[in-house]
Amino acid sequence: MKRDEWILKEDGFNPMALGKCESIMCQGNGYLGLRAATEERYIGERRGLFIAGTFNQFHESEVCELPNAADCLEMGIDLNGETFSLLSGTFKDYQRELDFETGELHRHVEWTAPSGDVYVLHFYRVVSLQNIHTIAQRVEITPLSSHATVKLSTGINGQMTNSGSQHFSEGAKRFYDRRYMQLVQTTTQSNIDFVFTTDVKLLENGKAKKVDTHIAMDRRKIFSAFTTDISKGSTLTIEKITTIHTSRDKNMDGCETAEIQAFGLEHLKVQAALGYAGLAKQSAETWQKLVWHNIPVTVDSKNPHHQLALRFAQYHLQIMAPAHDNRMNIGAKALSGEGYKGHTFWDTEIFALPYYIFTQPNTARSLEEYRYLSLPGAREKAKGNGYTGAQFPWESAWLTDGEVTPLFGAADIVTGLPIPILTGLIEIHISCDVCLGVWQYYMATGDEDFMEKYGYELIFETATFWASRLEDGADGLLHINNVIGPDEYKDGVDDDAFTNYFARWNLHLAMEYYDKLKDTPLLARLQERLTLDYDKWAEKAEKIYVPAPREDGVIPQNRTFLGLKDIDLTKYKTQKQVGSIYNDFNHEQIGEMQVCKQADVLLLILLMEAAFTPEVKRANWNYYEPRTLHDSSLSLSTHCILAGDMGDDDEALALFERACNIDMGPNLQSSNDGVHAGSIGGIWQCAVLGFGGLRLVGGQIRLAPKLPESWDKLTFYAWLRGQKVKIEVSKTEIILENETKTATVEIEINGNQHVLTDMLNIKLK
Ligand code: IFM
Repeated sequence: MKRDEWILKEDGFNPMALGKCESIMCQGNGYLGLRAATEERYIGERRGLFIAGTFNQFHESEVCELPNAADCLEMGIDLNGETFSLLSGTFKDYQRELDFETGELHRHVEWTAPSGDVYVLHFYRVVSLQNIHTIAQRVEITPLSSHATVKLSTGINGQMTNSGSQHFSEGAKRFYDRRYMQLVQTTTQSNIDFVFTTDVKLLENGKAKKVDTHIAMDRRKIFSAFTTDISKGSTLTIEKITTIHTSRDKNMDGCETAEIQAFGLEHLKVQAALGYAGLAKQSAETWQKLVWHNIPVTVDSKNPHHQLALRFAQYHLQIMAPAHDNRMNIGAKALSGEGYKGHTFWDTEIFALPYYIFTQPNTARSLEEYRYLSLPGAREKAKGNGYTGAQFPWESAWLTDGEVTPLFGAADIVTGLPIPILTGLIEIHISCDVCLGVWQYYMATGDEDFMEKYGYELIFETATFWASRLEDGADGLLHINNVIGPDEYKDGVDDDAFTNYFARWNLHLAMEYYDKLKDTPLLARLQERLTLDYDKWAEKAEKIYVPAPREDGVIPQNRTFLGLKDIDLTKYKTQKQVGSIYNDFNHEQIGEMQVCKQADVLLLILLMEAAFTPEVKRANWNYYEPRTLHDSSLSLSTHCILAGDMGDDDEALALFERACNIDMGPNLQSSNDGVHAGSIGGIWQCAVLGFGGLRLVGGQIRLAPKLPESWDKLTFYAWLRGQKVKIEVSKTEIILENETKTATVEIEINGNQHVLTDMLNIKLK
């Protein structure tokens, strides 16, 4: 096995890359996300620990966000009176590695202190995938040139903030049995208790070592200081195990703080008894079980970076999804940073959900159950705006929070004022994106239970919203005015193609399912609670204006787009830093040009591919591709897949590589605020939906692979209608193996209809 294709490496310490590495090497398990901050502290670091679903509003002038919880990683290390820091003395053999196979982060360095004393240090860390409340650390220090007096200071530091906002009031600090440290903090508005409990153990050459321990408490902080001597060539090992529980945990519901504290302490003892090695082993086995033995994507490519990128994607997709709790969803920056405040966007349904639908359908179901549980807020939003049905928030957080999009953003270069953010008010396509997510889940899984409990209601309620949102036009048709489509460079447009096409589709889908459920007790039950006005849906669907392709095949992105001025975009198409157009123009000026931030009409064409002819697809590709700047990370994967559909294999591969580089590439600042969760889903989409050719077209499962020249083989797994199918694609054959074998699967492969029972082997040449 090629180990290089499993390991994300940082070969040299670069203080400018602290934020990036913290994000892309983030560890977690869907319950928590821990940025890969170093044990010793540096200026420019952004230490962060985020627990899914624990939103808090710092002040009424701000929207709620995931609070940055206490830091339990920090260790101050003094060696013979000199503080270990890579910014003093000299060092060699530095390496930091995140091993996707085991989920372990390892850093090592040989450090020469300013005095000339030499030490080798190893730092290991795991966030357990097996026990989602546990973080384990191990540090090894070996003095090479003389004996050393080691002073270590570590504990739980609740002085963390979100860029200055302190989300917690200080709670209890306890030191139990002269050994276990515990800190409680409570969010100021949502009133969620966080209980951190930690144990630190020292060993010399593998044997437990008795050391001088001093407890220190400060505001929002509990620490222990350890002092010990270690002889030249011996190794001092520090093992620190921390557990985290919150009153938001389902099993802590209704518990008093003291009960959570007691539970945390007992749980820590059990975890600490396993030691770092035991915990790391358990977690690595869980990685194998859930991901690498279960649903791996493997590629034989001439470029090893491709396999690494796909593992990067699967690793992050695993740690970003709160599969344990259907009251939570995925944030646009996952749990890896403060960016977008932990909020959930359409990124979930359009970019990440397909991964879970095909590989971990239970997680996909949980993510869509979250939307169902958010329906009260969506209904309230619709009502507040004078509509009926469910208008989903553009940004959402806790179930009852409703719309949480901030009202202002970055500075306007012309006015010098913060730019108003209108997405929460008028980027309304999110409601059909949710409907699309539900439908795709159903089409791939056939999960009737989900549909009966949640799915139909979501589809009906979003259709009802669209029916109430449509406006009468002078032309006798119905329009959707004043919206933002996927291309966020255009505010307040009328008849956005993406929104209108999907609104009509949403209405038609509701009608189809209403017909299907006619005379069933389920429909009767739904009718008791909801207003299901079939005739209104039908009338509105009939009269809605959807921009048809022009004679040359181009679909107008909105009513005015094709009349806007065209400028030379070369400079921005070749930019090193996204959003460079804002250096020259303000938002209003950009709104007057034919320039797209991200895939828009092209995304419509991809998601609704059965609705458009090859000629229309080609015309729109030729028109919009040169006008799209990919200033949103969500754009490249769509273009990659479409480039492949257009037969431009080199361009598809180049776009795949660019999508991989959003987080993994050389730009040192691009991931400071967290990884790009949707775009990571997009990496998987490029490989499996793009090159692997697995799609849901009009609800039917279709496979039409098209491997890039440099790929010899691609293997992946997909759950199709309750069957786990291994799909192996090479230049000469396609092999499908049904590993579940409890049912058959109908699938179209390269234009021919097949029924998969056990195995299919299709020769290509
Ligand atoms: O949802 C996206 C949006 O499409 C572009 N701006 C960033 C958001 C969060 O990723």
